Amino acid sequence: MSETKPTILKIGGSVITDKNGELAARTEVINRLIEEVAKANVKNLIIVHGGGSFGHPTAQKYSIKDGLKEPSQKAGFAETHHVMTVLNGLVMDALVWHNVPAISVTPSSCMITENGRIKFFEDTILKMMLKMSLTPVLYGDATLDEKLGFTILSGDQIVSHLARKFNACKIVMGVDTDGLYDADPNVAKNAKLYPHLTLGELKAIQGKLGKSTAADVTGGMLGKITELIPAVEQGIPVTIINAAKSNRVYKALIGEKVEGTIIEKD
Ligand code: IP8
Repeated sequence: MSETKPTILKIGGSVITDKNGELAARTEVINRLIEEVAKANVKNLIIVHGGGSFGHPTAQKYSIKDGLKEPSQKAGFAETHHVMTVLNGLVMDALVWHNVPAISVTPSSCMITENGRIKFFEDTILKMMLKMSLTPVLYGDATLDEKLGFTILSGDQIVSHLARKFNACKIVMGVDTDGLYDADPNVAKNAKLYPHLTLGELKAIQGKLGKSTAADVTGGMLGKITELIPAVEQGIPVTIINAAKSNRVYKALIGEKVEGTIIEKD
């Protein structure tokens, strides 16, 4: 692998799609974000994006996460994977037209889970891409599962797995809030943003995050944090920023000071 440790950027599905719609892509946001990625020109970058209103409603409709229970779900599994490739195509379009050497890597073709956790990952091709300073682009996907038949593999789990496997220098999580708060900012007017948290501090507020954030955001944020903790434990810093706001992804990628929450081991 090239000596430069990779940077991993997660682009949240709630940023690039309208989660209240179905198959509702925010193409202008995708373009603006990819412009920022292109401008930052990070040497070894891996991008992972979420499912938003593409993957989630379809996965829910056919109960894909719980696994294969009846044959009629197979078409739903195929459809869930397919709509993710459609969203991925939009992200890829923007990347390629902005001259980013980005290559789509389909998680369901190189990863198998066991009870929802990544068990097998054929990484030969991804390693070679990194060696050549190409930018692999992955996404949350409907994947085969050794115990369940199939399931949903979140982009967050992929981020954490890749970060640990390739010893990333940092993870940038682009979400639709400004970072982690001590209370739900949609409810508590004086909610305070944590600019910096150590792993110990994060673990101490973990329960609080779940209780106090809005239902929608909560699951997402709590799930994210739970996935990311093993990467932070390995010494990989995580920056959570609002990707819906201009220039935050750019600043986080180039290491400039930016509003958000930085989580570090100590
Ligand atoms: O949005 C889930 O990925 P996430 C992808 O990163 C699907 O949790 C297919 C629902």
